[in-house]
Amino acid sequence: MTSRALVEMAALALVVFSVGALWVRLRREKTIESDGGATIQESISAELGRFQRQLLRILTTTDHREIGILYILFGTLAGVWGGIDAMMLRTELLTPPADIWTPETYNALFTTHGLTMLIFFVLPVFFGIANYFIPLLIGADDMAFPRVNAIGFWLLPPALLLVRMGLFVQVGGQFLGLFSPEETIRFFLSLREVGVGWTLYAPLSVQSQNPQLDLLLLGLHLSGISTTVGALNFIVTIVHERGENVTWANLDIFSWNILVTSGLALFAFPLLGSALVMLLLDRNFGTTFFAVEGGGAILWQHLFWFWGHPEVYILFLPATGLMSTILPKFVGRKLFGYRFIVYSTLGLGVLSFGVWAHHMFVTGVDPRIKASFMAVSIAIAVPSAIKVFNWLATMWEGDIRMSAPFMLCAGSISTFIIGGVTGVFLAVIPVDILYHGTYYVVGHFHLIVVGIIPFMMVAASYYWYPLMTGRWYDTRLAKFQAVLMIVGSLVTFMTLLIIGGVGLPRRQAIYPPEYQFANQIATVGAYVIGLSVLLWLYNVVVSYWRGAPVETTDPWNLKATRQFTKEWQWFESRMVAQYGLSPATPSSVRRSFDPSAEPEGLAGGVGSVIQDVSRKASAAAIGGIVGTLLMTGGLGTAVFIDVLDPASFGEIAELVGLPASPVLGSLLFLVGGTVTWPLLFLAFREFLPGRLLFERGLVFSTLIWTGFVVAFYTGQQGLGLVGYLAFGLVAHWSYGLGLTVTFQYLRSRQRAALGGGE
Ligand code: HEM
Ligand SMILES: [Cu+2]
Repeated sequence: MTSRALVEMAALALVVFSVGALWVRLRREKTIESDGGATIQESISAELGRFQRQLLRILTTTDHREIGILYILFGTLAGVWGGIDAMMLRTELLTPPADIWTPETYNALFTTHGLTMLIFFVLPVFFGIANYFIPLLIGADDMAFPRVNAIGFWLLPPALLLVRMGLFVQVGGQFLGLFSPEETIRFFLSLREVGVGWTLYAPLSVQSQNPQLDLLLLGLHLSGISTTVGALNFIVTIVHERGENVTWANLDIFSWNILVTSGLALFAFPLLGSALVMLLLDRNFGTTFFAVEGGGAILWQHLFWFWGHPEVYILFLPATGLMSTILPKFVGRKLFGYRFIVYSTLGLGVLSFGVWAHHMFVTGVDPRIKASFMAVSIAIAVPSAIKVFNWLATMWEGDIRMSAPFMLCAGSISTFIIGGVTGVFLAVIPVDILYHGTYYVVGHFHLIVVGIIPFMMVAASYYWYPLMTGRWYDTRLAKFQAVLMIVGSLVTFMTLLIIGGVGLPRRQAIYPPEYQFANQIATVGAYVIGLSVLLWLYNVVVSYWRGAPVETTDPWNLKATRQFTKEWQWFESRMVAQYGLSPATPSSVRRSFDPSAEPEGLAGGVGSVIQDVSRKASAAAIGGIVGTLLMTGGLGTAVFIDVLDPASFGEIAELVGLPASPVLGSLLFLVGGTVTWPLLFLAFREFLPGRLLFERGLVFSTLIWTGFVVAFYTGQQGLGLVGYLAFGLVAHWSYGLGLTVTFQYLRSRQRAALGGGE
């Protein structure tokens, strides 16, 4: 059996060392050669002196941007560490038996993976981004309490060290074991990483003999203090340090999200702290908070999840804030329904405290209480859905710029939809009872925690890279990286959804052999994610030294769509002052994307979409009728010559819950043909291949045809099958042509009415 501690230390050291070595090499290349006037000794001591000054500066800085960067570096390191855990977990699952690590090691791995990711990766990175940008976004000089800010950060490294000390001690022990007899180094052999699960459920966590668990509790407590302090600082900063013209009504959406997140943290983390202290007391001083005769194991679960569920939203809200900030910049449109995004954020904040017991559906809680928790848990889907619809509406008819940040935004929205919908099912008690112990849950929450949190972090790193470094990252590598990350996540976690759906239990190193193939797919997907993370690291490190310098004050051409937000204005003034650049002037301001030209408020926003939809719908209806008439001819012939079974139309009716009558089915089919498909065509025509409208019509109808032949196939063979395929295709092609000819005609008439020019 391989030593897990050694492997993990080596992997972590390798990543850290490679990044460090790359950094030093690139820096060396950049520094100017000495003119030979100084001796080697002098230059070494000058170098050392510089290093000391820099170190002192890093250790004592209270500048919000520098602290922000420290947070981001720390969080990234923790993320890599937790990611190595994840890779090791997935590696074990390549084969059914526990032949790479022992089951005990596997338990330790998923415990430390969960804790490191949730506590030391996500919030530190978001707090870092917020530290850097919130003062810029709200026009403040710095955070409200700069020194508290520094303290908040510096509590984190010791906290992480305490939580994961077992690894170092174990490796140290193995090393010392080479020289010393076992009795003298007992301490080093007694600590090992904790394996009771990241939820630290009592009674296991009370009874576990591993002294590392006590250090872990202390470390978590420390990190909780750090979070609380940081949250307070954000709240005071956003409430009191806003610039004169920043009101609640025009506060940017990222600051809103950090404000709500901080509010949640302020309520949740002190509670976690108390629960941790109770657990420590139970373990070491014989109190009975969680003993059977005391509060019992269920008390721990209540306390834990009353922190734990809001924590999920604490992790996820900043990511949605980044989405609402970044997405509009790459589709050239104002964020749709700003006000409702704010309300939904506040709503999620409040509701997230009211659903903790859905994590406890399988315990003996009173069924009536469970039912109310189920209701609230389903209701929480509403504010989340509002966000998704607002993002989609923002993209609607946008001028999409296919850059890496946009690709990550689009990828996030899709993983979020899948993750969110599978979560709604879990909120239903009977489903949860079936699935909560399976990989279905793992798939569900990873689609969210991976699909939106790191995606948006990476998107933000690209979006603000020019602002933070004055250089461009490698955009081609970034696009490649984004694709890898999205595809890897979908492959991995959709596979987990499926193998969970067919019943594979989670948290087990050993599994039945029939799941091997699916598990291997998931593992390969995970390696792809890992690779994409390494590529991202490489890109941001190398571009810092080698990237093309930014030569304009508006690198994303945001002025053209009037989205030159406050942080970029700050950047512009700095570039002008430091490098003598002149402020960028947009080549043209697009009327159609001018936010001030859009009607005010949500009603206005909905109004413009409704107008657009109704304009399209009337065109679609006419096109749809023409196309459907043509198609009916083709399909009618197919029925007549007996290659298409009309009974199969009954299945459509059944699908939507009507009796299986072919007549009803055909009616539905016609409604689809006249309404839904033409609208779909109009919505997606930009993305369909082909230049002319006709060609797109053919592509589109061929796509529908493939769906059709699959749906209506009733076992025809030989010539019947050929006829079925051919007539289906001809019918759909005539549909597509009818549709597009009508559109073409309506468009030319419209153009004539407007007097030329679209
Ligand atoms: C490369 C991406 C990732 C992969 C491949 C991955 C993989 C895994 C695996 C295999 C498990 C164990 C499942 C089980 O046996 O029940 C797991 C558990 C978990 N992961 Fe991840 N993970 C990734 C990223 C993340 C991130 C970013 C977070 C949080 C922000 C996260 C949070 C968790 C949590 C909370 C658990 C549950 C631990 C437990 O069951 O006690 N993971 N992950
Ligand atoms: Cu929950």
